[in-house]
Amino acid sequence: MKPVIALVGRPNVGKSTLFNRLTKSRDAIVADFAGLTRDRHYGDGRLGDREFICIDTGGFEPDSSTGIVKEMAKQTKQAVAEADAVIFVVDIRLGLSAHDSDIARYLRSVNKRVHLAVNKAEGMSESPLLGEFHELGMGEPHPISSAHGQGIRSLLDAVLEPFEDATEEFGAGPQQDGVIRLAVAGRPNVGKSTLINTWLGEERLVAFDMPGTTRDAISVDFERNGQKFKLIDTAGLRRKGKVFEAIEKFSVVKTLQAIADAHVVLLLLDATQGVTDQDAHIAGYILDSGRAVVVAINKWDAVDSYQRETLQRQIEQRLAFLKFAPLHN
Ligand SMILES: Nc1nc2c(ncn2[C@@H]2O[C@H](COP(=O)(O)OP(=O)(O)OP(=O)(O)O)[C@@H](O)[C@H]2O)c(=O)[nH]1
Ligand SMILES: [Mg+2]
Repeated sequence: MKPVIALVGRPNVGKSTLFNRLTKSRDAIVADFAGLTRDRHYGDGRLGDREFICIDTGGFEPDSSTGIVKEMAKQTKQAVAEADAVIFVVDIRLGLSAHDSDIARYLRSVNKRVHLAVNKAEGMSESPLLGEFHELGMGEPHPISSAHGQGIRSLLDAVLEPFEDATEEFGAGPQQDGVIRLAVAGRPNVGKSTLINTWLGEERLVAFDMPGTTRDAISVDFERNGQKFKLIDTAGLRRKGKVFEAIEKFSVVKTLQAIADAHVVLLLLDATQGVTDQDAHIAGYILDSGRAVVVAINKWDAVDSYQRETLQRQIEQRLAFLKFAPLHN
């Protein structure tokens, strides 16, 4: 599975600029005033043939107790919880602040691998100003310039080093062994588990394997007409006795990892909810990943003909970039 890296730091230090460089996207909002990135942004990163998932977060104030800042802190903590490693970004031009020390204290408490990136250090890789960041107790500071692309490779080498073996096996896309890997993606409650249970009830279940930790994807092997399939759990599914049930929390990371490991992704929509922003995001991501995609609309029986027409139009508009994909209802 691809390692997941969260970018954390106080406002305006250049997290989004670093995210854009790592993912080579224009996705994250970059601006010159603090507090602009409010949600978590996810993207695919690659260094040589090593792939990873990167999460950009908003400016982090771990101790904040009110308003939007508190919400951003919550988002950041979730990103850290989902991550295998954290890049803690600080700003060499502003120097070390009490705020950085608060973040360092928080990061030490969560027991993740943390790498300290000292940003905006273009042409300053030998600067004595780097010295003060040792105080954070986060190991050797890596001078980088996100804007100019300096020091990024050596930072990533350090971050990805512990995952070397894992990415060799999983980073290269789905395995090519004749088994068709299928992922079912969709928001919680669209009916993923019901669909899968119905499906597997009819087919021969060959094996079931559930790795130790909850963050690992689970998979189910089955056969149909002599073709072997492997169903990859995205998010929001877990096994309870003989059936699958949906878990409350939607895990973007699991969805992204499942898509990366799949040949075909079934995107399940909910007819009663229409096409939501999150549906559109997942669809865009599947498309970017170059996987085959099938869009399915569940709960078709629960809507009347007027709603069906509205939905059809919504799909044409909001998922216009998927026009080539087959639509089943
Ligand atoms: N000189 C210099 N400026 C940079 C560098 N990286 C980012 N910046 C600038 O710093 C400002 C803030 O960058 P962002 O990437 O938006 O910072 P952020 O940490 O994502 O900010 P929030 O999301 O608001 O917390 C922008 O004006 C960037 O152009 C760098 O390596 N060198
Ligand atoms: Mg940002």
